[in-house]
Amino acid sequence: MTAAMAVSSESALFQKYELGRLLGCGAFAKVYLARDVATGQDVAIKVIHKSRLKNDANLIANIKREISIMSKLSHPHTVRLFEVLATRNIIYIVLEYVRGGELFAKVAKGRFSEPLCRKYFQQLIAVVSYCHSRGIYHRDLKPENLLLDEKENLKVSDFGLSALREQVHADGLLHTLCGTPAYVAPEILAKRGYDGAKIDVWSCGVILFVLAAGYLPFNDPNLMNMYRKIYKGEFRCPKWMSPSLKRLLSRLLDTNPNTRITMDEIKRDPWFAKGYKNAKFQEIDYNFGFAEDKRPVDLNAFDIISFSSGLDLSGLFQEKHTSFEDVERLTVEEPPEKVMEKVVEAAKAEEGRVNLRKKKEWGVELEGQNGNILVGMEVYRLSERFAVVEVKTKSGESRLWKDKIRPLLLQEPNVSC
Ligand code: ISQ
Repeated sequence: MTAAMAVSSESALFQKYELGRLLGCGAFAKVYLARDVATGQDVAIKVIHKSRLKNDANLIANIKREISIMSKLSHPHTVRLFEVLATRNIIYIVLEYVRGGELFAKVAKGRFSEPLCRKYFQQLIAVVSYCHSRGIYHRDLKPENLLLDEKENLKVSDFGLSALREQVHADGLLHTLCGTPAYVAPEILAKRGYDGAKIDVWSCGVILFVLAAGYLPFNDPNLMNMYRKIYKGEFRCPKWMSPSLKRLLSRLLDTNPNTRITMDEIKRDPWFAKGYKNAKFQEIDYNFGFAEDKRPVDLNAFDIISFSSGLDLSGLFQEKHTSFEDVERLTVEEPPEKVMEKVVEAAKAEEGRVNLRKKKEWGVELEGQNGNILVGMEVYRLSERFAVVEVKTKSGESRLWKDKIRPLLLQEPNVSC
């Protein structure tokens, strides 16, 4: 990032990241370059506006689950996920910044030599098979999702975020808004049930073809003709390709998912196997700031964030009360019993100026002297150690909450947004 792009840390996102230029744009998200104010490290931040998700509970649940999956992926060829932040309306996914640009931009300048194709294809298969072995399928592999780092090694972005894409498919938007179906497997076009692993193998085949030929295997200005070619598996390898590469491509681009080559077979293929080292790498333990003894027993940081104020992902938090104007949700590392003790403590400290009225098992209302309700609170148990506190205040009446109760709840380490 240049100095001209930098902004002061007060205006930085969560006082943590200075937002820079736009790196990319999709149907649901925009990706910005940003800088971590504390460390100076560049990151990429994916910004998702909740309103774009149209309150679709399935989609939101999938995103939450997949962010959690993504946080567990640790491979030299996946883009690392650092953290997820949220406000009431926006989700920010903080990712590793990969500075070499898209593989697509490089191949657009001209096809690659076979050794270079092999290097990228081996890296692609290594990461795809690592994800498959964990039950994670990309389902939208294409050169635009393949980035290059400063050492010209491959990094796959968005592994685990396929919920965002699936919705695109369901809306029919992938084809109209998000560009080419050129990488889509025939069984998806035929709307048959499909196997995520086979879909990724097909897309890897299309990618290998593009790297080696410099153009798409299935292409036509007329979309219907393109579909027909994909469906029939109609492609021709250019004459400069080696016979062993042509053989591998014919196995990858087999329209029948049952006979299509598998990941294990790819690894034994003679063209692929040349010089392949199934790189041993050290899995990084992403514990996102939880010290060993503070790590939640049954939730990871992403689960917790997704329950907290911004994401509203759980379906637990439908707005019921209309008499309050502000709603805030806070995730605290305290069981509900302890949260309630602290609320009682705060009410007592007001020395008679505040009455506490119990509502349901884990709900309270705090009334002022004239009987007006200042704060409404409900506490939900997330796990043995974590609770979500939902707080409703009327505008102009939030002092008790903000100045007195909130600081008490935030005394312990927590992961609120
Ligand atoms: C990381 N670095 C550069 C660009 C990116 C685009 C999408 C996701 C992650 C990225």
